[in-house]
Amino acid sequence: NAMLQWQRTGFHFQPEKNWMNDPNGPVYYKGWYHLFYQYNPDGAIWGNKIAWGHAASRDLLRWRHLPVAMSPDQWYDINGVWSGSATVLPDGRIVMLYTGSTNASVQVQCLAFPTDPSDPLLINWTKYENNPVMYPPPGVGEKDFRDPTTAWFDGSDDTWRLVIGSKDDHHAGMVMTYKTKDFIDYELVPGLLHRVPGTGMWECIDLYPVGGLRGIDMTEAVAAASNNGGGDVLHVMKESSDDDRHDYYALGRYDAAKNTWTPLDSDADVGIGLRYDWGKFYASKTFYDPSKKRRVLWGWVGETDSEHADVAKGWASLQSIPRTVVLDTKTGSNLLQWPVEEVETLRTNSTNLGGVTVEHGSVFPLSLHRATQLDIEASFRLDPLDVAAAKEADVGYNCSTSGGLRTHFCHDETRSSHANDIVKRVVGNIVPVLDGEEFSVRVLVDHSIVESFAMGGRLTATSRVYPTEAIYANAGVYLFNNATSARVNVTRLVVHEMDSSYNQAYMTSL
Ligand code: DQQ
Repeated sequence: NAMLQWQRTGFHFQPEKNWMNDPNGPVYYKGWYHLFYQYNPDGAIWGNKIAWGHAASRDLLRWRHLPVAMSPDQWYDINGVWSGSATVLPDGRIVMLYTGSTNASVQVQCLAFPTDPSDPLLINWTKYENNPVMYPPPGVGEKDFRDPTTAWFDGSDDTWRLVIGSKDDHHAGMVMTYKTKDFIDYELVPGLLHRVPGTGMWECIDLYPVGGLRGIDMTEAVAAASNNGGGDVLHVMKESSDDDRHDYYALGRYDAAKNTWTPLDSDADVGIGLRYDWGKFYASKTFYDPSKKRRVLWGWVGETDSEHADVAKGWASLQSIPRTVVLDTKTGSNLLQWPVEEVETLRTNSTNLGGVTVEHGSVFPLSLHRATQLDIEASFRLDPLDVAAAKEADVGYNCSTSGGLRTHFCHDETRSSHANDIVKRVVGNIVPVLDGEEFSVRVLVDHSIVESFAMGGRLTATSRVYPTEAIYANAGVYLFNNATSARVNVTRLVVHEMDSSYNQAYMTSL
């Protein structure tokens, strides 16, 4: 069916078929980026036989699909090879830690290595013969112990440390730290790294440093902190909340010696209250890319259509565009997420339409060659007199419940499709526009996904869309102004049509 076929993306990562969820073990190795992912080889829905799918790329965009890296074939992971992370040792070897769901559905941590470290594609994996290496500790539910992070080295006692998420019997989300010298024997570090009452199970914890414009490796940050206090480096703690299926983070300070992480915003309830993305985005994970000295974030973007539709199309889920993550040094209180620079290599047929003024109530159709794969850059300015005259923004629109004149960025999914078996919402939130800044947005459109970055990545929103009519040549882009009085100045509007990254000529030349 042409409509279902059209939903497959041109430059977002997705397997050739079947179900995918969390990104796993992202790592850079011998010139290749590797992405593993939760994968059901048997169909387009999640199941209790999850394996690790695998793909490799030289540029984070053009992927070579590789055989399944690990399947549920041992007593300790027979109910699923679940999420985990890669650690690169100083000599270049890779250690992979993942959660196994055992024959009794107990969550345990397991170890695996590349079978042939000289293979840059890391095709074959060997599970450690004495797995599992960690069991749920006393007091922790046997189904509440999963998703080990990348480990970092701590020179104070020459151990590797990593964290694992859980919840306690008061429904508090929490993070435990383990240390190990050899990745075989582990010791639970006393105390909890963090705990927030009422938030439920914390899945897929991430913990990493941010500072200036370049990314920082966690081992580097811990060494710097013990030498000179660490300077301006902050640590991001992120959890995926199983209760409401959103990814939350906070900026804080990690103290290795005390095994504490203290949020900047010390109000315990909001100790982890910032959103990575306001739309469909979950179970995300970062890795440090040593080749470009950056930290890159991947997130699982699920479907918002019905399971029935997924089975009909034979696949489900995408990965977000890989995003660089840095501290927003202007606000000091949030991250900036931005599509990796490689995305710009896919731009073709760029149309520059800036400099127009859009009167209230008017609509401009843009004339594009094809509008299904786009990278849109836009900046807007309001006349200061209009701003002064405005009393309230977004009256009756319900993008955000707070009144007053604020800047918002939202996706309105409600008119995205005539199909009635999909979730349609308005997603987004308030985003600060500081003195001297224009309201700027970047929007990636790729068939059934719209992924937006407002104000340089201060806010992001990701939507899945399933249009029934605006497909193929019927897709279009319109610029409109729904205000009742104000005119909007479009200071910049560049629309790039995007090439597909699954380009056959490129794939064969790899
Ligand atoms: N998905 C995995 C778990 C993880 C969850 C199982 C998050 O390891 O907690 O597929 O989506």
